[in-house]
Amino acid sequence: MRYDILTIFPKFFESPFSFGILKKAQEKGLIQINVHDIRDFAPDKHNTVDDSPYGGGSGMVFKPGPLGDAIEFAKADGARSLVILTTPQGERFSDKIARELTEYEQLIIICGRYEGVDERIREIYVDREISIGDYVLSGGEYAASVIIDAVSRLIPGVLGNEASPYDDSFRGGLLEYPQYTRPETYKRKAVPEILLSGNHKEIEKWRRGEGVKRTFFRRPDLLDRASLTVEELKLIRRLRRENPPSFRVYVALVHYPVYNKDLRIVTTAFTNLDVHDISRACRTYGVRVFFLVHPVQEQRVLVERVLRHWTEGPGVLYNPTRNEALALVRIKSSLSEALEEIEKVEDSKPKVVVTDARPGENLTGYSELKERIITGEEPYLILFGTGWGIAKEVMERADYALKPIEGNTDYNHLSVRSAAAVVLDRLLSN
Ligand code: 9D3
Repeated sequence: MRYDILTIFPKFFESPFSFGILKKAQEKGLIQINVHDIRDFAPDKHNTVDDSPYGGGSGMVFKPGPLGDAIEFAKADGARSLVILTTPQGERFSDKIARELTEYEQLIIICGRYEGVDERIREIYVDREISIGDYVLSGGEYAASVIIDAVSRLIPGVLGNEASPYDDSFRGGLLEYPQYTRPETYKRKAVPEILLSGNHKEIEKWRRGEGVKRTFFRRPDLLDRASLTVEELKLIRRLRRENPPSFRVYVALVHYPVYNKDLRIVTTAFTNLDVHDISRACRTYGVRVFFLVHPVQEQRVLVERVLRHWTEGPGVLYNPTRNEALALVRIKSSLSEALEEIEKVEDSKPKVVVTDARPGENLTGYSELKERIITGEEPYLILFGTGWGIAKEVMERADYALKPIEGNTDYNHLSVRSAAAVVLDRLLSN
């Protein structure tokens, strides 16, 4: 692989590639790194490479002339080459992209600086724009060195006789197991006995298990792409059972006060499907109690009878998992009764979250609320409205109003039980 770096700070690259694996790889001729100073391509006597933006605004922009000339100079004749611009607006760099980049003979990497490059450079020359993550760097040089290191390690021969890049830190998509070396006891902490047993099969099993545990606790998002055995899936089930979520979230399905089609305040009737499906979603996502709020006594009596069928009557034996979900249900005649019960159990008022399909102001995003729920101490009560949505006076007293669920079309008419499932998944899943 040949890398050509275009930068206004060529000295930046004097050290990053002069140690260890990358130094060796250059000596072995497996990679070649050329650094070009963009200023060398500026024709004026001050070697100007930037200028102020057309249309005004602060900062400077890379002029197209010198940068374009530098790119053309760097292009090696006949090489399969790719021009990369490092920029905060690029796609997020990953192991997958690193593997794609190994398919080229030459990578020309432009180190972004200032407010960016003249758009015509992008249109004419740039094949791929890459960011290394959502944080602000002082320039693309840091990103370029990260990309070159990650790509080079994947080139055959670069890692020499060490482990192949496929067992590297992403072992089947799992995090690495814990490592130990001598001494056997350090500050009264002993090495796990299994590692001293010499039983390689058991050791490998232990390591896989530890990798699964680490991934479960630190990066549960990786489990989705990990290739897992049935045994490992069972281990994850056990971890979930032994480590239930610590957040305290309550859900209420509100039948009054809600709007009808004409935006008049009404009371809606219970929907059996909503009661069943939302209670099962609540059980799946670790909700503590599912309140059914209805002001009409006949309705409460009716739903109570349905619940008893599944939690005490013939339904228990017929479908015990249904019982487990419906056992979360508490019937209340008003929202304030539900709030009182939460306060009694939790010793504090819950933060009230409302959901509405209509756009509004001061709406909270799902990832923000998820973070608050998971890292916070306080209990939460999430309200779902039946009919055409929860009345304004309740909405206004809430602590958070969630943004409407946007699918990927202009249509947003979900049933309340579908909306509840989507909201619980976005807020409580990992
Ligand atoms: C002060 C300019 N900022 C205005 C909002 C935008 C900005 C432009 C250029 C912020 C930082 C930079 C320099 N960063 C990069 O060129 C860069 C980068 C990064 O900052 N984070 C993650 N990946 C990359 S790749 C290139």
